[in-house]
Amino acid sequence: MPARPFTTSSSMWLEPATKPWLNAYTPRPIGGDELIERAADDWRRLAASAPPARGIGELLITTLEYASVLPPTLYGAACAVAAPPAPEGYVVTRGNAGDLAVVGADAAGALYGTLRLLVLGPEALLGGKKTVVSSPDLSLRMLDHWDNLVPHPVMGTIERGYAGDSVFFENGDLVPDTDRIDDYGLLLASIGINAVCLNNVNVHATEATLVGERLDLVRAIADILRRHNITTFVSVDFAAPMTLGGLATCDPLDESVERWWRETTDRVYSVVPDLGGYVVKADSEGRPGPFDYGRDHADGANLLAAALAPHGGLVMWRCFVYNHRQDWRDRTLDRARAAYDHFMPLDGRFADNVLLQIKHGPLDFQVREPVSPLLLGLRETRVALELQIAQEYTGHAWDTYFLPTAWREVLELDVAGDGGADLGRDLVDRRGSAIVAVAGVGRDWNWTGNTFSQANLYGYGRLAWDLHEGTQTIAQEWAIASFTGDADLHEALTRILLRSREAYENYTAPLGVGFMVTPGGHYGPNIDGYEYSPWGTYHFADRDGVGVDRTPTGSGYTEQYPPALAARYRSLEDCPERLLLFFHHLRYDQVLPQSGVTLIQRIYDTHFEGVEQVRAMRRDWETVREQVPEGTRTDVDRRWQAQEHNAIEWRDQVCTYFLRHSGIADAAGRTVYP
Ligand code: BDP
Repeated sequence: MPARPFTTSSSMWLEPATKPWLNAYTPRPIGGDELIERAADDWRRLAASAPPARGIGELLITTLEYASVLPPTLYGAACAVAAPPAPEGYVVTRGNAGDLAVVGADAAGALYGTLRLLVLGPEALLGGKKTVVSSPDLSLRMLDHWDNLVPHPVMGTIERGYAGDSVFFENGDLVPDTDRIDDYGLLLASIGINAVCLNNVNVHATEATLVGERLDLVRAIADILRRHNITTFVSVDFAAPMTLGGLATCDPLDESVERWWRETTDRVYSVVPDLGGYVVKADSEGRPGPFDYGRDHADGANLLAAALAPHGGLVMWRCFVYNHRQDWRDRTLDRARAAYDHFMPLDGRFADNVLLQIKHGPLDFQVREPVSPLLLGLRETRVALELQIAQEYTGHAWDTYFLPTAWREVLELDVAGDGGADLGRDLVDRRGSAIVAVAGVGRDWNWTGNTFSQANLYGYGRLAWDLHEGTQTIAQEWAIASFTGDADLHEALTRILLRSREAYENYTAPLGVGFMVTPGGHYGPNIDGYEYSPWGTYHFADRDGVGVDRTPTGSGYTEQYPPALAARYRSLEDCPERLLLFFHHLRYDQVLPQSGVTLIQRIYDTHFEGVEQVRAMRRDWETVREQVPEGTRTDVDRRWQAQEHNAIEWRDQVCTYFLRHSGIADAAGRTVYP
């Protein structure tokens, strides 16, 4: 029996104190597979810190292959399901004598089923039924860490990390406490994540050596993560043939370059035979890429794909490709168009083991963006939907922002705009799609900085498994699994999470126009911070109006969508109000068709409302905070204080900015500083 306790703090969804069932069942692995043994070990390990309980029975953990050795009632129930679980899926069933069985489609499924039962407990999971079946919607459910091997002078050890240093690396080496990596693996497995890319997509010189001299680090981490059914990926530098290999070129069509990647990849796989593959950011924000040689991205991706194919490896090729040296004077350029313009003409030219990894929106993880038209357009190429758990533009680890609310909207988009399949369904129906998120985890005592941000990691795992899972369920599960307390505690936490996105959206950049953040760090307001910069993220506010015309009278971006969606976004009446300034440049006195007030009034109203919503969430928290353990309680208190301050700052800067530009006062007479 493993003695080492799980090293997370309280208030994480694996919190043993909330799980009286752990000691009520004795796990019994059947079949001898390591992952099955691991599932039983995980259960025992957490049970050691769980409340004592009267024994109810056994928890039998196995796979369909061995299910015939189960007692007849359990066996019968496990086999009686209408459709057997798909790979990595499971059946959980309760026998007449009170015993439980988890029967995986395979050993990974047995692990996931056991951990799901561990998190929720039999009552919540079975909900009065005798049997539940569950299978993941997508077979690749991945996290991208943006961790650096050595601290970057500006970005630190994790690019856009707000929860402490890397859980993997320290000063060019492995962290001293690798047990924490093991615990992290368990945490991820408990929400069904099965792949992790270890390092930042911006691959600096030291990190490039992960496929060279420092391959030992990849092996060490992969050995730990594998115990939890997690496949390891690495980000590679497209120019590695030059920087590591000493060649004079990294032209994807050059034979010596091809050879270099083949030999390097063979060596990598001789050390880590089950590596998932490579993640690549090329021709993006100053990274090298095929454009440097007049080649296209299919040439680039297929080069790596050929080296990886014999080993079964994948290329996760990112589509975040745009001109980051734009001239703000040139209003014909529109950064939102870039991914579609670059990649759509290449549809069908990518090798089978290439996935195009596409951010959910056309810009950059803003609070509100339409779904990237590239995700909808590509039909002959495998795609991975990329989300960001790290709250770069959504409050860092200070402001509470429940990301699943926004992700749900992405996954629910009716892709053809005709009432047919939503994006979630469409991803499942397409060949070999995947889902990826930028991690947001660090070595902080609670892994995520703000304790409420844990719900985003949890929610990502749940949605990656079931693309149609509801946000209410996710928030509730997280609250109940993480905290011991009365129902009012769980209700308050759930309520806070579910309202948090709207509040944040209300006090930041209005109606989908985006950015207006402090350049560089991206926390807090700076309305014109990016207005005259080369990054291509403008709002074009003047004395008459604000917003970006992306209809055919402007950049024409709307025409990248399927016809019904293009028509909706083009039209002032039909465009969702929350996206109006993303698609249209409007006058301040324009009456908005949906809310019936003028644009300027809507800006004032949402900003005052946003601050009040933060105050309401904070009051909600205050009614239950006493039920939360001391460390978490005071830490969360501190975060609310920061968030309220931030919300007020945003409100006042945005309102004053637009008052000064428009000269139109708030009709409700609230204080807008002149
Ligand atoms: C932006 C981040 C930057 C990342 C980039 C990316 O500001 O740090 O490198 O995305 O996704 O959001 O590559």
